Amino acid sequence: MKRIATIQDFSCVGKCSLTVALPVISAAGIECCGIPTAVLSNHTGFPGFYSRDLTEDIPKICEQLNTHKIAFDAISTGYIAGISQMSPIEEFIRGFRGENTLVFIDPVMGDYGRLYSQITEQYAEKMRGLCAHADIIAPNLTEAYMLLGKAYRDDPDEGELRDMLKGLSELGAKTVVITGILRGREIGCAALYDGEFCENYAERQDVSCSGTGDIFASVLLSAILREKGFEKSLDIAVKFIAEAARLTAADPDRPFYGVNFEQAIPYLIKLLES
Ligand code: PXL
Repeated sequence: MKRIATIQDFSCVGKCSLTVALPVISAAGIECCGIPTAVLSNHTGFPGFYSRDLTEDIPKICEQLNTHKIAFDAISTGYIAGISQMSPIEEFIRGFRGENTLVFIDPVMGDYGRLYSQITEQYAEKMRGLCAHADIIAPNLTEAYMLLGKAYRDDPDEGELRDMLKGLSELGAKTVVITGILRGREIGCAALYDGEFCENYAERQDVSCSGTGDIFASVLLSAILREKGFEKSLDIAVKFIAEAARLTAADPDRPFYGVNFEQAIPYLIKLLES
């Protein structure tokens, strides 16, 4: 069985980071080792939150896992609770990266043109440095503009997307995916893979929740590790998010803080078998 180490916070409530990575990656038939960077009562999109920073624990977890000679097929990162966590995370990647380990970085910093609380230009600069270690990066449109140091726009045309993908690949990753691109009634992503430009869109729903990007990243990485090929993996991730969003929009009792991805898990398993 393949094994992923995913380095993200554990938000007890909020359907994001580790609480979505664990079920999604497990449902994909891949062992998921969650490396928590912080424990939060709930994600930062609530009016308040409690957070315990685990920066000092990351090197200790790393050291202990090293003594057990654990190897990973992929290492992924998501929301990082502060600048001080960047170097222990880089050390983790350096320490566990084998010849065939895929490093996937989701540079979580914001959404819909707004940055999450506590994200600054200094943070973005550190994130650019972290992206240099990646094989694949998957920023959303907001994060893509932030990484490029450009002002946010919600309607880049194909020419601009191609330029952005090329600019982002210069940070170091060979494969770049920009998510959350709107095209009329559709939403999807554009990517640069093997030097080729590709896009994938699906019907958009009138729901916007934290965690969607985290789910997308886990599905995309899982499908790649399941050897579906890049373009098919992108298709699986876009289709899964579209279905989770459809189920969320159809649920009048849905919480405000996350999508109903749980109800779409059987569909994920079907997509991965197709
Ligand atoms: O989904 C991104 C995310 C992850 N983790 C925490 C967050 C957010 C977005 O708000 O607050 C703690």
